[in-house]
Amino acid sequence: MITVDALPSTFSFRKEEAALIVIDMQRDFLEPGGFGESLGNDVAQLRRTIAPLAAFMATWRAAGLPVIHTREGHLPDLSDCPPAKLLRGAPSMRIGDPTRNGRILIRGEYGHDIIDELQPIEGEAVVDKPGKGAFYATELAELLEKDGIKSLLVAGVTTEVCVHTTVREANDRGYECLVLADCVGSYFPEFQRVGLEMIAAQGGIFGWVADSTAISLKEQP
Ligand code: C5J
Repeated sequence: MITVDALPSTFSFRKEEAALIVIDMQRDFLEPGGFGESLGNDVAQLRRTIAPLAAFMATWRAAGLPVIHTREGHLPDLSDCPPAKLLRGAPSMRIGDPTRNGRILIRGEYGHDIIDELQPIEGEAVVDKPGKGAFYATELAELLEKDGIKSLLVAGVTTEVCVHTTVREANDRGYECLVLADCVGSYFPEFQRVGLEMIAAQGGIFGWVADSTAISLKEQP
């Protein structure tokens, strides 16, 4: 059993029942000149997660533990993108529009893929999702069931959108989630702070929170 000093209380998991899930670390969200920046966001707020996540992922992989990556995006004909999502707001660019990184959030385009620093390695699952949550309209539930996963360590972007939605979905399905505070990011510092507080509030209403550096993968008696 591994135990982690977390908020609001100790988080415990069995290595053979745990997976690291990395949410949407895609060029469209994190690269300077990409979609996220074009919306007026400061991508540095997300990019600060790359180094701690790369370090933690290396330790996790070295222990032989599974990593699952997700990517938010849509089919080229946008048939899996609800009009409400496509038309919402008044952005200068919309999903499917062309950029120098390819069409925004379209599967197969350069910008849709995971950043170079965190590319999946052979054998790791990549779950393509049309929504904010990683369970909606994906194979994630079957994948976790097949591997007997009960605990999820959660990293990625953005904290208050796709990380939150996925953790809430996972919580409702009976998974225990530890959100890695230094490995999740929001474009908005206030949302980052409050987003993490919301997870651990009320006795851990839908999860636990700790920095990745609080985790030692050495077995404790
Ligand atoms: C957003 C995400 N923020 N991955 N996507 O639209 O959080």
